[in-house]
Order: sequence, then structure tokens, then C-alpha cells
Amino acid sequence: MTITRLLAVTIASLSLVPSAFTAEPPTVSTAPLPGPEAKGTDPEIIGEEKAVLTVAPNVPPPIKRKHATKVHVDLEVREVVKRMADGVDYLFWTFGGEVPGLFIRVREGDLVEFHLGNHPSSKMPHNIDLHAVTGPGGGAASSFTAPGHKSQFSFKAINPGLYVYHCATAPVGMHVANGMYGLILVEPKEGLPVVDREYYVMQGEFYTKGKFGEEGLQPFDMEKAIDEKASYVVFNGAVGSLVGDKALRAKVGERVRLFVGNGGPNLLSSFHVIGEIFDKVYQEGGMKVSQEHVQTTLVPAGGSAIVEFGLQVPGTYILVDHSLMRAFNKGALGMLKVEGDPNLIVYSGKEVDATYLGEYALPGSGSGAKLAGMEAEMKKAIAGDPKIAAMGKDIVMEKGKRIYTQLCFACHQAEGQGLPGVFPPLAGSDWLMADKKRAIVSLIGGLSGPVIVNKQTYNGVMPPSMLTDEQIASVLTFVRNSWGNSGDVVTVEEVKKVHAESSGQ
Ligand code: HEC
Ligand SMILES: [Cu+2]
Repeated sequence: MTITRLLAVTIASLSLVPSAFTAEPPTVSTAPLPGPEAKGTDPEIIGEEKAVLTVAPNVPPPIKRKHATKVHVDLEVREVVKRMADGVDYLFWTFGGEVPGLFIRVREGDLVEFHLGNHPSSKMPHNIDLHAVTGPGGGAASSFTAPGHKSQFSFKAINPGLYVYHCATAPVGMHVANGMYGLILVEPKEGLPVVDREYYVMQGEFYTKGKFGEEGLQPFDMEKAIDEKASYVVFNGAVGSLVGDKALRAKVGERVRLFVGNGGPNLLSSFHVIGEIFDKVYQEGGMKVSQEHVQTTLVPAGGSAIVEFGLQVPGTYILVDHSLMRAFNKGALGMLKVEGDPNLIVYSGKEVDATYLGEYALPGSGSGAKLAGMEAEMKKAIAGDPKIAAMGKDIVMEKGKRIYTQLCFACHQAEGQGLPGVFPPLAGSDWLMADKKRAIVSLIGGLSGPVIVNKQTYNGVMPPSMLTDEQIASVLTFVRNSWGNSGDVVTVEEVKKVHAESSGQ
């Protein structure tokens, strides 16, 4: 069925659904809905219960029941502004107020009575297509729900497996690109093997008008989405959602199972955990262990995989999409922190991950909150106070610091001290302080060939920074006013001017 036709049908069926959220009477009343009684009774079903739904990375507990039951699932669609990265907000469309949507866990044979609410503050109608459903549209047609309404439909979970659910309201790609996806696990009758920990990790990519890291509330960019040029590729809805304090945790000796999904809408994920080997992979979320001893498993858009591994060595393991630019430049990076005693037989030691990981090595710096506080304070001060100029510089410094810890720190080191013979120091650098314009040029175009810093010659390559003019201005202001350096503010106008001159050549 084409999307247009599907939509026409869903709208038609919508008008027949009695509205549970509002007191409005249904508009069309030619044929009454069949009603739940029309289903007939399923002899397999005993009793009923309410599904436990969890926010990623948590997973509802394994199902201990030995029989099928009727499970009520209550999910509410909400359109909410949330953090995409430090300083970057986005209007997400969500199942349950979260990206990915809440995790649903039922048992093979269960009768799922699904209630989909669409919060009255929503601007859009939404619905749900669960890949676990056997039936047209996976529930989409029966769940089309206008803002302030609620729909109900039921399905029997015939096939066990780990399934993606997503919104299927036109334009479908856009609803999914705004975060409308999650996972539903239909556990096989006999259950899954017991493990010590289970986690929910779901990849998805976002298409914003601004580039990666560009601040403010970022609108959706349809053109980028059609061209599949993602600005962000992330796990669990935001850059850093599984990093630092929010990392997944486990202990040496434990077995971990990851339920991995990919909402897309477009990209395939080459899911990999740096330093681990998946002992078992349930490829594509099916219920058979399809492969053992796997390094990287493919998770298609609108698909899933289950991976299991034991933990022998303590340390920090990095979850990535091994399409690596996505991991290190677009956000598809998470952490699993494993505590326990070293196991020198399996791995000798000397763990260095700070330089490799750049920004991610730093546990939640709280920089976003600090900036928001400063910006609020500045607004308050704006009623004609001379303090404003000083605050302005503080804000630029804080922004610059954030860029430094994301991009420059990996080479120039935490205190700007550099690495002897390899990366020149920024702390106390005569080269940096002597010529502002030259410093700007070096960040725009990169720097190579011999450079003399404090009488030491360096001859390496610094790649072009790919930063916006504003970002260059703040990071240069930061490095020229930190670690004993003291200079003036580098303004966006100055950078713009240099940029225009250099591109005019
Ligand atoms: C991949 C490693 C790398 C990264 C990341 C990097 N630099 Fe550099 N940087 C270098 C190298 C290498 C040189 C010396 C280049 C040469 O020898 O020509 C250098 C030189 C410099 C210099 C001039 C020499 C000095 O010490 O004063 C400045 C200023 C500078 N970098 C600033 C930055 C800033 C700011 C950032 C972050 C936006 C950054 N760099 C990111 C490697 C890096
Ligand atoms: Cu939707």
C-alpha cells in the first residue's frame, strides 16, 4: 500500500475511534468498531498484567512467567525539547518522552493490548508500527492518533525476537529522524539464557540545519535527511548519553547482554565494542545465536542485534559505530566501565585512553549547565551594567574551553603543555601570542612545515579545524588567556575578516 493510501485509510479509521482523551464525540458513526469482544477468546491467555517500560539504557526484568497473558502497554507520544549535545537542543518527537522510546518486554504468545496516547501539547498526529506485529502496517493504521487523543489495538506476539518499533505517519522518514523509534523484545517461551546485566542501546542519526556542535535550538533539515548527510549519529538520543557518569557499568566475571537497535532513519550501524569480542551474536535480532566470536556486527536501519560477552579485564570499553567518523566526529560513542581486579594473563595493562578519546575521556564536565547559568546571568545583567563586558568574555572563555577539551586537548594536552618534539605547547607559546591573525589562519587552514615555538622547532601537521568562525574565536580566546597566557578577546568579526581574506586568495 502506498503511504498516501495508508494515510487516507488511517485518517478514515481515526474518525471512528472513540476519543478517550477528550469528550468530543466521534465524528463518523456509520459502522461501529468491532470492539475488543469481537476478537474471540484465546485459550492460551491466562490473566493480565501491565508491562514494565524502561528508559534506555535500562531493560525491563526477564519474564519469569511460564504462560501467555494479556499485557497492557501504555505509551505516550510527546514532542519535547531536549539536549542533543552540550549547548545544542533539539525538538525531539518521542515515544514516552525519551529517545529511543521506552523498552517494551513481552513473552512469546502474549496478547498485547496497546494504548497509544498523543499528548495534547503535540503539534502532529503520530502512530506506531511495531515490527513485532503480524498485521497490516504493524499496527500503524489502527494507532493513528491526533494530539490529545488515545488509540487502542491488540496483537498477539507470535514471533519471538528483538524488534524495532517506530512512528509511521507521513512523512515517515521525518518522524523517525526526529527520534520516533524504540525496541520491543518478544522473549521466547523458554526465556533467554541468564546473564548478569542487560542494557538497551539504540543508534539513530539526526539532521540539523547547523553543523555538528553548532549551538542553540537546531531545526530539522529535510534536505540533509534526504541526502543522508547526518549532522549527528548517536547512541540513545544524544552525544555523550553513555559517557562519563552515564557510562554502562559492569564487573569483571560478569556476562553482559546488549540489546542493540538502529532507528536510522538511513544509516547502517557497524556496531563494535573496542576491546571486547562478542561471544555470541543473535544477528538481526532473531532468536538463534547465529555467530560466535564476532568483532563487529551490522545493525541495519529499522533492525537490531543482540550481543553477549563475558568480562575478563577491568577498564573502559568503548561502544562505537565503526564507521569511525561517526564515532569520533558525530557522537556515536558510548562507554562500558568494568570494575574489578586486573587480569594480567588476559591483558597486560597500561591503559591509555585519554588521548585517543579526546572529549569523551572527560567525565561529564557540566559545561552545558555552567554556560546556561552564565548566559541567564548575563541576560539579568543587561540592564545597563558595566559588568556585562566582563561576563561576555567569561562566556567566550567557557565556550572556548569546551571546544578545546573536545578537539585540541587530544594533541596539545590538558594544560596546553604539548608533547615534547611532537605537539608544540600552547601554554606560554610565543608563536601563539605574537600574531593573532597568524593563529586564526592556522586554525582555518591547518598548519604544517617547521614552526618555532619558544626556540624549539616543530615540524608536524595540524589538520584544518573545521570549526565555525564563532568557534575559532572562542577557542583562540580561551588558549590565549589560559595557563599563564594573557591576551585580548578574539572576536568573531576578526575571524570573519581573516577568513574572507584567506578564501579570497
Ligand atoms: C591532531 C593533533 C592536533 C590537534 C587536534 C590540534 N593541533 Fe594545534 N598543532 C598540532 C601540531 C602538530 C602543530 C605544529 C604544526 C607544525 O609543525 O607545522 C600545531 C600547532 C598549533 C599552534 C601553533 C604553535 C603553538 O604551539 O603555538 C597553535 C596555536 C595550535 N596548534 C592551536 C590549536 C588549537 C586551538 C586546536 C584546537 C582547535 C588545535 N591546535 C588542535 C597538532 C594539533
Ligand atoms: Cu510520528
